[in-house]
Formats: sequence, structure tokens, C-alpha cells
Amino acid sequence: MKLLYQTHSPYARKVLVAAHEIGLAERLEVIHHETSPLLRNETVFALNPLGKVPVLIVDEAFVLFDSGVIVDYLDGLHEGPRLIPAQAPRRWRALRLQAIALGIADAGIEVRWESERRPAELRWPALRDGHLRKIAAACDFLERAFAAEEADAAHAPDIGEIAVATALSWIEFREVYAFRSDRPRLAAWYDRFAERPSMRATTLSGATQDG
Ligand SMILES: N[C@@H](CCC(=O)N[C@@H](CS)C(=O)NCC(=O)O)C(=O)O
Repeated sequence: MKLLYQTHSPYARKVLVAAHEIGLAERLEVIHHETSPLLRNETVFALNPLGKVPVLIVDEAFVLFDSGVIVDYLDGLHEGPRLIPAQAPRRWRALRLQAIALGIADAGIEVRWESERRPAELRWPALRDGHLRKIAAACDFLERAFAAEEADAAHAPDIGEIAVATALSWIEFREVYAFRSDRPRLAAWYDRFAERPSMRATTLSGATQDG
């Protein structure tokens, strides 16, 4: 299988970390692609009309996109603990964490448009601040959630945790938001997670290319 990837994408990294965690990384040929609404990537557009990575090419006739869909597919190819647990309450905890992580990454991208990617005269600081408030509230939510769960932390990582770790790693990498401030449990949780071989094998790198 081929994974159209980007070395500085939180969504693509979520898929690759997940593949490492379930022992499928070696079955993926990882191919870096630059994407941006300002830089049309024909290869990516030919496979995903949204022009975004990650994209998984299973074979010529079967292509998947959106990180959540790809992870769901990969999760059906192994015999270990599910990344997307089947049973409540762990299923809903994982999917809700994944949704929060997606929101952090989406808002972080908006922050970057309003602070550095748009031409300076087109930036709107109030919109940037609105997205930063969402990220702050999401990180506060995670701090409270992880504090409440501390005694029950021993399970194989699920997609919610992988998504949170890869989103936090990206907002730190891009210096979008200092999530550690006043959030000791979230910071400690993230630092532990970042030591996993799956995270160490997939570090973020590279600059955004908008043209
Ligand atoms: N919801 C999608 C988001 C994917 C996404 O936004 N990917 C970015 C890379 S970080 C992209 O390719 N952006 C290009 C564009 O917006 O045109 C997912 O989870 O896969």
C-alpha cells in the first residue's frame, strides 16, 4: 500500500503513528507530497478531490482519504487491540478524543493562515484569536480529562490518544500555541507518549509551501 504523506502534517502523522502501533508500517510505502490550497498538487488531486493528504492507495481501484477513514481501514487489517475500540465506553472516549484533536489541528492551521500564511494586509487578528481560544479550551478539556483518568491509564494506545499526541506535537512544532502552560497533566501525558517508538519514528519536519 502507498501512503501519500507529508512530513509536517498532523493528520498524516496520525495515520503513520497508528500504522506503527499496529505493526503495519512496513506494509506502507510512504511518499511525501506538498499540498496547499495555493499550490495544486496534481497527483494528490487525481486521487482526492479535496487535494489533501493523507491518501492511502490500497490498489488502483481502491483509494481512501481522510486520516480517520484510513485509520479505520488499517484497523481491520491486524489482530491486536483495536485502535478504534469496539465497546463503550472506550470507543466513545477514543472517538471523542480524536474529534478534539482534529479540531485542534484544524484551528491551528487557521491560526497559521491568520498569522503568517496570508499576505500581511489580509490577516484578521480577531479571527486568529478566535481559533486560538478554541485550541486553549480544547487543551483545558484534555487537562481535565487526563487528570480524571490518571489511575486508569494502562491500555494499548487508541486512535484518540494517537490523534491528541500528533495534534499537540504539531502545534508545538509550529509554535502555534503553548499547550504546556498551566497544564501539567497534559504536558506529562504528552511527554510520555512522545517517547513511544511510533512517535520517535515519525518526527515532524519541513516548511509549509504555499507557492
Ligand atoms: N480532515 C483531513 C485533513 C487533511 C488535511 O487538511 N491535510 C493537509 C495537510 S496538513 C492538506 O493536505 N492540506 C492541503 C489543502 O488544504 O489544500 C484528514 O484528517 O485527513
